[in-house]
Amino acid sequence: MALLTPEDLENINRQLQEADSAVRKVTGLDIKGICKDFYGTTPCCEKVGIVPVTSGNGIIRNFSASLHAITKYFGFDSFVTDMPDVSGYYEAVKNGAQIILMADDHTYLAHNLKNGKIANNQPCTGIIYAEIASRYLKADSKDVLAVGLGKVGFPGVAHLVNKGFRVYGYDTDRAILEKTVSSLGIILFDPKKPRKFSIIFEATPSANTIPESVISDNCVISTPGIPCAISTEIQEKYGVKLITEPLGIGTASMLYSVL
Ligand code: NAI
Ligand code: 0TF
Repeated sequence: MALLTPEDLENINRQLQEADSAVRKVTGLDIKGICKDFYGTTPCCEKVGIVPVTSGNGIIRNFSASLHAITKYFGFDSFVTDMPDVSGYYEAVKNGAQIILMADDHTYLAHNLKNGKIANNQPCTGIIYAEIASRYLKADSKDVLAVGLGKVGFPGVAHLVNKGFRVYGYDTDRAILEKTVSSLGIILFDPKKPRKFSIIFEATPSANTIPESVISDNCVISTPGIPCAISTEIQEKYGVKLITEPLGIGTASMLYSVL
């Protein structure tokens, strides 16, 4: 898994506000509104315990503090435990946490201890970015270009297919691409035969993954991928409506999914 850096998480509140404003312009709803509508849940009084985890590459500076800020932003009562790992988990439960948020280098989970529901960040992120893209109010068709079909991209594409979108998929890994084409019945996108899209969903750990030839004016690019799929220059040139943010949108999706 590509790991976040402390720099990715700088000014998380500002990043969330900007993302929220972009989501509102594209869909007419804010992130909370999309999550509420999509999952059919609303937070009431759930307390969230955030447990730092030291295993593998260890604590990422700003990670727990960002989760604290994100949970507050979405209206949850939350706290970060003083202790990490198993001791932190114990501390969280003892202090009344109903939902646990914790991540090692492979899995970032939300676990609701009251109803038993558990969520994994990768599918929750893919699905919510795909859902946002699917709600683009000015889309010119139900055609979507999806770039990156891994642990985040695949569930997002599956969601779009289930919603009746015609998905053109691309991944530099030929085996992943062919497996996704056959299992989800999507169309294999050939970069040598470009065409324009008004909805693009991207989930790769690479930069500059969206060629100019597929970008239509005022298209939406909904991308959890870090670093960003397009440059600021390309974004401005085509008036791209960019939905991107490093942690908060996916975390909101996880939390609403376990309520
Ligand atoms: P993954 O490794 O499972 O999948 C990435 C896929 O992208 C792979 O199949 C790879 O072959 C493909 N790929 C790489 N470069 C490509 C290119 N130039 N063109 C087309 N395909 C390309 O990774 P995962 O877990 O799906 O994560 C994807 C990205 O999303 C990462 O950058 C990760 O950090 C980010 N992420 C962001 C979150 C957020 O909240 N913003 C949450 C979770 C992940
Ligand atoms: O960096 C990641 C994921 C996060 C997905 C959301 N963008 N790409 N995972 C590693 C998190 C490790 C956290 C660390 N153990 C801590 O500080 O607790």
